[in-house]
Amino acid sequence: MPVSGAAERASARIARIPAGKPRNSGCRHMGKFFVTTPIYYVNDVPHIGHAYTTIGADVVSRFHRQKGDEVFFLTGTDEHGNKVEMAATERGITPREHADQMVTRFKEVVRKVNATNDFFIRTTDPQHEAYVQRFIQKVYDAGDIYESSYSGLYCSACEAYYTEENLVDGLCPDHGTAPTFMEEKNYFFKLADYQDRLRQHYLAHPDFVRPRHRYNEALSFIEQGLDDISISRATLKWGIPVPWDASQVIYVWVDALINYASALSYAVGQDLTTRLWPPTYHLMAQDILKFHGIIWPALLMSAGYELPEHLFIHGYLKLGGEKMSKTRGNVMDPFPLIEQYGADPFRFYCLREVNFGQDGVVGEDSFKARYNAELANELGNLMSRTASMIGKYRAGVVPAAPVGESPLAEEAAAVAAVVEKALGDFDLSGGLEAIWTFVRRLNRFVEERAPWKQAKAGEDAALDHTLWNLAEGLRFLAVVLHSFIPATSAEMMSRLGMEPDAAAVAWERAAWGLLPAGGAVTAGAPLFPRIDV
Ligand code: ME8
Repeated sequence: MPVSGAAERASARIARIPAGKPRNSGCRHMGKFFVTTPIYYVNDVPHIGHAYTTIGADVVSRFHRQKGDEVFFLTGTDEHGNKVEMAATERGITPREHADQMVTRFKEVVRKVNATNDFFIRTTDPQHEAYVQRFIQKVYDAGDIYESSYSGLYCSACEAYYTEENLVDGLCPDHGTAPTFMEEKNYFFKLADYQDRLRQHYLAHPDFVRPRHRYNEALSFIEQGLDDISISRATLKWGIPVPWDASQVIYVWVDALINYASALSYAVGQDLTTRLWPPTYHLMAQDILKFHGIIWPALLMSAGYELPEHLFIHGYLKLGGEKMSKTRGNVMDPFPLIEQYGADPFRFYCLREVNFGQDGVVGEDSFKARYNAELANELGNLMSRTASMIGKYRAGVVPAAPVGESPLAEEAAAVAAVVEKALGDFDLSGGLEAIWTFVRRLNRFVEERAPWKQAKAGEDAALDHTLWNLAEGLRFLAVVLHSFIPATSAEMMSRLGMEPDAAAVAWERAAWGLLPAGGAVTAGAPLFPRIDV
């Protein structure tokens, strides 16, 4: 891993300079930011799609922490239901044993991608199970649940019923597998009764679901008419018992959705609900939009909760032409790439290769190509040439900040504004794109100034000016890149002679002119050693 252990190595460096007061510091309003990923099914091992959502949520969480907001970032695993029970049966172990084994893989993904989640919920947590029962009892007490029998075509991979019209050539549109006929006596939730209220909510909150085309999709689904849904299973054992009828378990999707509320009640040993509810963003791909955009808000209305502020729907990562899915068996394992190149290149690649919010194709070849072209040649090279020139011409000490205007100040301010807006809107790829224009600008600046010529001509003031601007450009980049590639950002700060702590990357430091003179600059190994292809 090229940039691992930055913080540890940092402590061994000399001439540490504290971040100091930013020029534009002042009283700011602190907000709260509660973001969630879906809780992933433990029926199989995690793949790059799961890592992707977790990385997206981590980037915005880190960004909001940089802004001083109170952040709660929730992720976890969905452990009940038919799919998990079937997977366990196939392996000849109990669902509980299966879940206990699988959850370690999912927790490992979180750690490997360097995600800073505040809690990892498992739906088998006893506190969650008790909360789900209390929640569904409220819905029952509100008169929104009744008993009826149901028959239909069931896709066990979706854990959902389909009508003939919704199938594609008789197969599940999402998994390409044949549904099976099921008939049961179930409890039903009066979803149809919520059609108008849901529609009104969508109309009153045009940014409830983002991006816009996903909002339109969900709204049109509501407008086509909603049917009541079955919210319990009679034949399944692996689930949370219905509180008023222990012969049935609660439908896994209802159990799972409630995690977003239950987690707050026990994550930190004190109930955070009043502080943090409702969620600012639920993040997910389009496969589960209907559950989150329709069933979940209706359940919340029934149980008397405030609705989430936004859902953000990112696209599918595809391998070849198809959506990756465990059921289809065409998945890309994120672990080898992360093991070999580190979390940062992987995070960078996912967000840069595919526009966040749209579908896109990923693969190892394009990973390596982008790594070499942008991380090694552009960012890595900018860092090494700057550090080595400061080493050579100024004995490794940041020269004094030059008097007068910097040619880069205005551009940096514009980049910071674009990144701030983009990250606020979940436009993660747009944010990275703006940052990369500045990386390229700095590389052009080196060519334009040709510091080696300035040195040769003995133009000391001009050379100080060039070197300080480059070092300041890198410091600025370390701040705006922190949420995307945190270990690299810390390493860049260290190499510029700054303490790579939270204060150094506070968002108010995404401003020009804050690099103090006198810091000890170290060259070190390349940030991103080139990959031989
Ligand atoms: O649906 N591209 O769990 P799940 C991008 N347990 N993202 C992808 C992806 C891909 N190819 N594949 C998966 C479930 N994802 C339920 C959720 S929530 C209350 C319950 C990501 O393991 C994406 O976020 O199938 C997608 O929505 C989620 O994983 C589905 O995860």
